[in-house]
Amino acid sequence: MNKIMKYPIYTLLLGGILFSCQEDVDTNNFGLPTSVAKFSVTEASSREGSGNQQVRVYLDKSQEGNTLIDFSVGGNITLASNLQSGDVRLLTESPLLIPAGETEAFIEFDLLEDTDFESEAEILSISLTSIVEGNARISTVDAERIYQHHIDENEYELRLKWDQNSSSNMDLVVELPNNQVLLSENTNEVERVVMSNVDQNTPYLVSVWYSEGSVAVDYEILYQKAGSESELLQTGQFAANEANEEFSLTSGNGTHQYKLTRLDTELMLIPR
Ligand SMILES: [Ca+2]
Ligand SMILES: [Ca+2]
Ligand SMILES: [Ca+2]
Repeated sequence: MNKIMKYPIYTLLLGGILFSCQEDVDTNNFGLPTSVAKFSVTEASSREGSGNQQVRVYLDKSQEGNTLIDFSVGGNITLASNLQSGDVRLLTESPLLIPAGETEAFIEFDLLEDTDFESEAEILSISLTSIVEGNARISTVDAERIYQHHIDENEYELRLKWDQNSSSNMDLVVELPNNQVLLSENTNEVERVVMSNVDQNTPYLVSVWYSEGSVAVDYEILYQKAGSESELLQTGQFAANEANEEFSLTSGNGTHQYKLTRLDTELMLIPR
């Protein structure tokens, strides 16, 4: 009796499994398996101002018709337009076309230069959102559907710290390759100067200037870039009799001089 009762239930279950299997063999209008649209990489990074970049979107099988893919652009960046400057200029408009019979297309953009010391590390994010035309579908895997491009900042803030109770005054002076000179400003008891578009192949002259005081003072030179902790570059000390109201880029009197260079994304400071 039990066996007879169970048989129809088993048949129903088996039928259900077969039916759902058939549904999984997704086909398009041409009887071919459906293709999945995705990015070929999840993320990349390059320097601010490094210009033209592209990311590849591909289908795992070519389609007999065109595939049009809508995408959206986000992240903590400003898109440049004809009316405003920004961090990124998008060169490919949504929707992206993968022509019939082909398996790939590229979303292109320019990473633009600026002289802003960004408050946080910049990320451009591009997401494939929907298929506007064609039988492909978008990958449901986030790492294949969302692409992130990290922008390495080339602005750095140099900082000079010393004991503010010592009634002494110091400044940071940076000489740029075009002979322009930057003088630090004091905010929150730290002397700060922002260096823009720091070039990897150029040494910069950095001077610590002990302009007023009559005591020996220890100091620290640090730097910070967007999205990173501040890093100690050098420590130093002026003797009590070293203060000098007159600044000179060449005389050592009242100044300690360093050569600053950028190695990849890090700064280095070497006493001269
Ligand atoms: Ca920027
Ligand atoms: Ca910047
Ligand atoms: Ca810059």
